[in-house]
Amino acid sequence: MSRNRFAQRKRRREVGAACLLAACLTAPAPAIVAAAAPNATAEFEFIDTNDDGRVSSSEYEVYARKLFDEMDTDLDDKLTRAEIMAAETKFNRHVFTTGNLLGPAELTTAERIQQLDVNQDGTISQGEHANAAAAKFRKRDSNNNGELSPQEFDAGG
Ligand SMILES: [Ca+2]
Ligand SMILES: [Ca+2]
Ligand SMILES: [Ca+2]
Repeated sequence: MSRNRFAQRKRRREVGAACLLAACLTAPAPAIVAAAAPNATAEFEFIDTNDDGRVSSSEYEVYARKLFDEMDTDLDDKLTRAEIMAAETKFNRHVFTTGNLLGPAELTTAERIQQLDVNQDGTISQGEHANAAAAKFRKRDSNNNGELSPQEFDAGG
């Protein structure tokens, strides 16, 4: 990788980090990826912490934990339905897996949450969230090599 290309990646990573912190409200899309899903690319690079162009299961796990903490606004280590609803898009994209026990029927977010609430206490614990995110990772990893390419990441799973 040339020095220039490296600097470019660095800049895009910074945009990705800023994007997460500011919930993508103000971060401008980098011109270089503006044509195709700029937010997905910034997000991928944010999750790919070792910059190897792949998201490993451990990188995904770390990201899932960050996402949990971001959603857990009252810091009680549990996600209520309201906390999840406030970050519904990210939750559906990175944690909830479609094609579930109930079949292809479109579930409401409340029903999705209920499905992940294994101990049925009405909230999603860190463990319940981590298990769901791990299942999502496996679903996205369509060639089962234990890491996500940008294409697998974009496809969503
Ligand atoms: Ca990586
Ligand atoms: Ca909470
Ligand atoms: Ca629970």
